[in-house]
Amino acid sequence: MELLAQAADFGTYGKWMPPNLSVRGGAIDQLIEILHYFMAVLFVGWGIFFVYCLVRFRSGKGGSAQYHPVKGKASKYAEVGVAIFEAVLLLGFSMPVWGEYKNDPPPADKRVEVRAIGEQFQWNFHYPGPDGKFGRTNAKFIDNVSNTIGLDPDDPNGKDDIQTIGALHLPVGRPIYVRITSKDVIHSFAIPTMRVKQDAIPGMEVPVWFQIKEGATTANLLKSKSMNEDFDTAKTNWYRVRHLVASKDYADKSGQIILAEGAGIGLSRDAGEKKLKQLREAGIDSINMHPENPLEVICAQLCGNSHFKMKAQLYTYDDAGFEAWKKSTVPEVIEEF
Ligand SMILES: [Cu+2]
Repeated sequence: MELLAQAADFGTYGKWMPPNLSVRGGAIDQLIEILHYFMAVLFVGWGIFFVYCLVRFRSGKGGSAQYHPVKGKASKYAEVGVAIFEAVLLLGFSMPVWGEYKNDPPPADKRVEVRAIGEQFQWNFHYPGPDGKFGRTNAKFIDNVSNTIGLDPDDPNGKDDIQTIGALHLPVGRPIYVRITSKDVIHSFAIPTMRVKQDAIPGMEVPVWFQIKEGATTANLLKSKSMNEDFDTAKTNWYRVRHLVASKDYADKSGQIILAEGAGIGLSRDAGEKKLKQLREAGIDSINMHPENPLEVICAQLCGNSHFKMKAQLYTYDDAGFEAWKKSTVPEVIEEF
């Protein structure tokens, strides 16, 4: 039963749901869709009943209030019916999907493992180096510039480890295993396009695992046509396009570029509206734009006054690209004599 058209694959960004780029995300989408249909039925059903009661029992001559609770088979059936309905939702739909997500973690030798450490207000990531072993961490080594995760400088396993802030790099087509924790308050590690969400709890490490669909590399996504959207310059305002960048150069008749490929429309409303006006005046009636990077890791738990900016970019690579990224990032191991 594939209710959700997989049109959501790469396209229709943000129309209904963000694109699903995770191998198992379809099950979550299906569940969300089924729940919405069920709730729509309930909403309409109760709405009709409510209006019926308003009309049927309106005040009028000869009417008198009854103070006894309703006794009768109909209400009992309705209550039993609702209980069965909810049991079906829980046992028949939600628990199997949850089980699929939470059972059978990928084996340690097959997975790409990374630690995600939340803090107010950034995501820190910790990768083992080529040795595949995570170095020890301890709060006493934390330094907010070069060692945000508190890696122990004396642990040989940690010498080649990689730390990043605000950037998660992952390969496609391989099981990903993220160990999630927090340095301060409760955060929530969420990647909407991967249909992954897990609370980050200080003092605990909770894993999640998922797999990115083959082909969903960041480079491919940015090239993919369906990630791009056309905007009518006459009808568009700054709010609608402020988070997007142009997918090609736009120039006026003299050839002077007004909006360059990869550039945004402007950080302030004034600048953005001015740019749109400029485009219209140059006779450009449509601009094609896309998100600068379509993939984000966000915090899904209101964790403080700057919660909104607790975002990280997710970069996805094919195997060769991922290995190349790791090589370019590994700290040089300095031999000590
Ligand atoms: Cu947070």
